[in-house]
Amino acid sequence: MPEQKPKVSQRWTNQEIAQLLYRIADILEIQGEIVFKVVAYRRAADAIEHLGRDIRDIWQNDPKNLRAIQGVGEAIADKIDELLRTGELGYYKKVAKGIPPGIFEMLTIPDVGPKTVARLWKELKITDVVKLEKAARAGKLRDLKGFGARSEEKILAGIEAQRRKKSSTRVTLGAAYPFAQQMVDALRAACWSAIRDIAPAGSLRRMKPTIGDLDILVSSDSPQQIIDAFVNLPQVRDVNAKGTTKASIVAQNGLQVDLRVLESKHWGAALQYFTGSKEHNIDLRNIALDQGLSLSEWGFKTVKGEKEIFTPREEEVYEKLGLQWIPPELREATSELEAAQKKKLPRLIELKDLKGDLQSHSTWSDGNFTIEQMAEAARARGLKYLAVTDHSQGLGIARGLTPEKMKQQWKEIDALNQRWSDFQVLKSVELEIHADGSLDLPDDVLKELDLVLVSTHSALKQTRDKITARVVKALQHPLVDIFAHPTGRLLGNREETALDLEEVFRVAKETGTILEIDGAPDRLDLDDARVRRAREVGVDIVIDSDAHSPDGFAGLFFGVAMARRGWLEARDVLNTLEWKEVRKKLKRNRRTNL
Ligand code: DGT
Ligand code: CA
Ligand code: CA
Ligand code: ZN
Repeated sequence: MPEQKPKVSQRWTNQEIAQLLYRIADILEIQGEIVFKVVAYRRAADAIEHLGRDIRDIWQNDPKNLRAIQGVGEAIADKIDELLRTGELGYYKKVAKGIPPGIFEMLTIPDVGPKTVARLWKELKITDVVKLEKAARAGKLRDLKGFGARSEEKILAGIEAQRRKKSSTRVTLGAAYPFAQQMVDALRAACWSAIRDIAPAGSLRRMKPTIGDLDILVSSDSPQQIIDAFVNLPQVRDVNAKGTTKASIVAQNGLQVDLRVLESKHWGAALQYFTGSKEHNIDLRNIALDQGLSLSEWGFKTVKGEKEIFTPREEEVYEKLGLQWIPPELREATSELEAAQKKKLPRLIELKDLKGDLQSHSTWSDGNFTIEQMAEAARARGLKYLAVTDHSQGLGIARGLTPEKMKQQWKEIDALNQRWSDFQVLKSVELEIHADGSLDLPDDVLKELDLVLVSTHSALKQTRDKITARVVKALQHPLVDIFAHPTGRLLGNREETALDLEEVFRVAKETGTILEIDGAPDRLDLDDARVRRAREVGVDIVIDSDAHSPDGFAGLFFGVAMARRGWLEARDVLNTLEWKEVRKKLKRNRRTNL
């Protein structure tokens, strides 16, 4: 059982605490506080945002423990302590007093920072976006020193962009990735002779689970030709903006696509810049500045003398600063630059390292293809084993299997396994964990299987203590091998359960239960930060497709992307091994006291 947690009036998540600290930093900056203090809050917010584990597990009712978090000093540790203990923060109430609420929305407009907001408020009495838009349209902002017609245009464009961003939802990587490929191919086909390099950048290149908009870069000597071809592609629904070197469109599928065309000599710096993340870029620029170089999307300039240095290849940007080239998946400002400085970046796992897939579904439950079709498709992809994990009886909507049905299914699998010498279908199940932590099939059935996955699909609104106790109980079962899609999230549809993952990691490690990265595009569960934390704790990890059709094996590619974002190497993932090696590592085969 998990330990009893103290009751608080509001349970602050890491994300919410980070947001509050960012907000305090903004308020302090608006109030003209010293830079040092503002930066301290931002640094602490950033650290907590990327912690990858519940801050309570570090805190343990003692503010001193919080200082172990890099970037959190004594003063801020005490404030977080107050927040965790009481659910409130007196200091925030004090500083936020008298700040008009509309101010915070103004801060979300691109290029409008706390300093600008402070002046708009104090000098022009502008306290929300509506007033700001009105003033900009009426040409009133140029009354401010340092503001002109150009700044008014910029602010209006920012408000417009903000509005578009708000109305459009983020798209899953699984949908955006093939679409990006399609756009690149279409543009290449439309003007192949004019294109030197072409690549998607932004969050898509970093393989984030969801994508806000697509950023495509092209190097070419005839930018106008590229822009014209781009806005006329059949995929285009609306053209937002069209210039001489860039354009922005909304595609038929609703995704915004930004295109930038540049000269070859700028390619490396531009690809680096537009890949982001923004936070990674900021850190990288600071490293450059320390070496007397200013870095922009165009290249380097010496701070003294303004001598330009071009970097046609992206690798050269990092090389020039004495860094290892950093795979895009790691560019999230979570210590990758330090690792690159020490030349200690991981050798990230690749799709080809996977030898098998341990979650898939067939027509026996909610899949659309027979075991034979699924197996042949997996084999054609170069895999050597595939676990068929149809749902168990308790999941009625997925036509879950009774023990009798399962026994029939095993006969089919046995027969199929006569066919290949280089491929094996494994008998398995995606077993429901009931609301009370009991399992949906009796032990004598589970014993017959090659391996057992467990997961939760119902009673997902249970409190943190309840659902954690439920899952822990299942993980402690000697015949449970893998915990599938641990948080239960469905991107854009269903939030994560309240599960205490830190406790789950601890129990998984202790019991030898494996945790899964489910690569189905709407799951990507565990995600990057959790993957990294699970490995830190020493938990075994597998990457599965959760395929319900042959196309579904693409899930392995997206699962590998999450593993890469979580810094995993091939040796950190069990299904990079042959089945007979994986088999030995299963709890059921390690324990003799069954
Ligand atoms: P998204 O589209 O919300 O999924 O995320 P990104 O990362 O693709 O962001 P996006 O499309 O706004 O910008 C693409 C890249 O351009 C971003 O990853 C880094 C760079 N970038 C954009 N704005 C800034 C900025 O204000 N400062 C810096 N340093 N880089 C920026
Ligand atoms: Ca983007
Ligand atoms: Ca963009
Ligand atoms: Zn499932």
